[in-house]
Amino acid sequence: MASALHNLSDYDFASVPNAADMKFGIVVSEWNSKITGALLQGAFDTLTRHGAKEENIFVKTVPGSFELVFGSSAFVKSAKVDAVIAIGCVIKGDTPHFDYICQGTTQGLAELNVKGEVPVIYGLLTCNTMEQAEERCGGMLGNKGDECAVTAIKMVDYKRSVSAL
Ligand code: DLZ
Repeated sequence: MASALHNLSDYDFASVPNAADMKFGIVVSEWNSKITGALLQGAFDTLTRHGAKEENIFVKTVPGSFELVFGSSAFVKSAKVDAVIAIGCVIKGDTPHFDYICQGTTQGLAELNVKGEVPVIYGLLTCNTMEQAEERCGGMLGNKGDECAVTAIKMVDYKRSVSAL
């Protein structure tokens, strides 16, 4: 994972489909809210930049990153959105708690994708330090929220293209 070489906000604008007829759910963790708020802003702005209507972007908060799985699952079950973006930030502490939260959340989000109903986009920052998180929510390495928004749009388009085969 050579993120030091990659700016998360760099992408080819023309490669992103128009999102005017797409609906998105965004689940945001309240933990490390300064970081997750900046990620949310990046995702929201990028979705609208590509044509998504503000009224078609539904934002919900959950207490912590571990709850992103349930929060995303609820959006999937609602059948009201074409993609879900799960946004969280876990900072490594002194105990193995970090590993359990990261592993559980990642596994849970992956399992939602295996079900294949609605793409669930992985917007979880897993950082050793707060500085690393700041670099990735609008700092020198861009904003992972931008990357998640672009990925969400592309995955909705992908699902539609496969459904149309
Ligand atoms: C408990 C906890 C800790 C220690 N650290 C974080 C963190 O850095 N980032 C985060 O999103 N959530 C953290 N949490 C909360 C857990 O994700 C979860 O909300 C609680 O364990 C309750 O299920």
